[in-house]
Amino acid sequence: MSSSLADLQAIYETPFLELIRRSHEVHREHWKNNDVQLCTLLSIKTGGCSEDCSYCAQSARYKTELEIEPLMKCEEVLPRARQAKEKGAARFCMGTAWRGVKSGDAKFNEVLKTVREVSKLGMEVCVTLGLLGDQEASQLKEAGVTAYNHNIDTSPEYYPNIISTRSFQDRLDTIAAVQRAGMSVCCGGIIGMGESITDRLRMLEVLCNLDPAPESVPLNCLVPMPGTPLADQPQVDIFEFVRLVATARIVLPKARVRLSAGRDQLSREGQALCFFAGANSIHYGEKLLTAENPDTNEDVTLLKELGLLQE
Ligand code: SAM
Ligand code: DTB
Ligand code: SF4
Repeated sequence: MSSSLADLQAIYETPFLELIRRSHEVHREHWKNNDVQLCTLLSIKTGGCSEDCSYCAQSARYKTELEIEPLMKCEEVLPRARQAKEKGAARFCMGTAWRGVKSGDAKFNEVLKTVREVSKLGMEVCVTLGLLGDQEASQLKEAGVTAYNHNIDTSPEYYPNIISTRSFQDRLDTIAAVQRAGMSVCCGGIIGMGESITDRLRMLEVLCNLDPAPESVPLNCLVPMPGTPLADQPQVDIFEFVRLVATARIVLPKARVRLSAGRDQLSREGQALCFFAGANSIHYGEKLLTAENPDTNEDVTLLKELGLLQE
C-alpha cells in the first residue's frame, strides 16, 4: 500500500487505543494464524568495519569494547544454524561487518558456500552483507538465500547525520538489485537516534512505497553502544514505539514486522502491546549481532503465555 507522509501522520496521530485497535484488525485480516516468527541472528564477521554508521559498535572508526573476529568458516556456522533450528527458529540471518560484497572475492565465496549448506536445513535463510550489485545478488539467490536484509535506517533527510560513507541512494540501489534477483527484501530502520517523529514516518513512507513492498520490516530501537557517537542517546518511549509498530502494520499489511534491536529494554507488557499492534517476529537467541538480546527461555515463556508461539 503506497501512502503519503500526510496519510502516515494521520494514522500515527490517531488516539492510542483507536490506533492499536485498527492495526490489530488489519493484522488479523492478513495474518490468519497470528503467530510470531523466531529469527536467529549470527554475526559471521564481527568488527573492524570500514564504514562510519554512528550507531554501530562494529565500525573501526570508534573505540568500542568489541573484539574483531575473522570471517567464520562454513563448518563453524553450520552447528550454530542447526542449534537455532532445534530451538525453534524458522529463519536464520547471518551478518557481516562489511561495507559490501564483490563477486569473485574469496570471502564472498566462503559466504556463498555457507549459504549453500545452511539452506539445506529447511529454514528461511537471510543474509546482511552490506552493498551489492546484480551479479552478487544473483549468486546469493542461486546459493539459497531467501531474504536479504538491508536497512534504510532512517529518513532520507536525517540519514546524513548518521552515516557519511554510504548514501541513502546506495541503499536503494542495493535493495533494487535484491529485488531484481528475486530475493525477498528485509528492510527497516532504527529509532532513538535523535530523529523526529516526522523522520520516522518518512522512513515508513519510503518503505511502503518500495515496489514490491518489503516482505519483512525490522524495527530497531537504538542500542546505545559505548564508544559510538550515539552512546548517550536516551531510550525510546514505549508508546512512541508501539505507535510506529501499529502504523507500520497498517501501511505494510503483508510484511512481517520484526521487533529487532533493543527488545531487552522492553517490558513483557510493552512487547505484548507491540504484538497486539501487529509485530509478528522477534530476533531469538542470546545475542543480536554483538548486542544483548533477551534470554531465549524468557522469550519462549512470554510467547507461550500470550499464545503466540509458531508451531
Ligand atoms: N554491515 C552490513 C550493513 O550495514 O548493511 C550488515 C550488518 S548491520 C550491523 C545491520 C543493521 O543492524 C544496520 O543497518 C542497523 O539498522 C542495525 N544496527 C546496527 N547497530 C545497531 C544498534 N546499535 N542499534 C540498533 N540497530 C543497529
Ligand atoms: C536488523 O534490522 N537488526 C538486526 C538484523 N537486522 C541484522 C541487527 C541488529 C544489530 C544490533 C546491534 C548489534 O548486535 O551489534
Ligand atoms: Fe559496518 Fe554495517 Fe556497522 Fe555500518 S552498520 S559500521 S556497514 S557493520
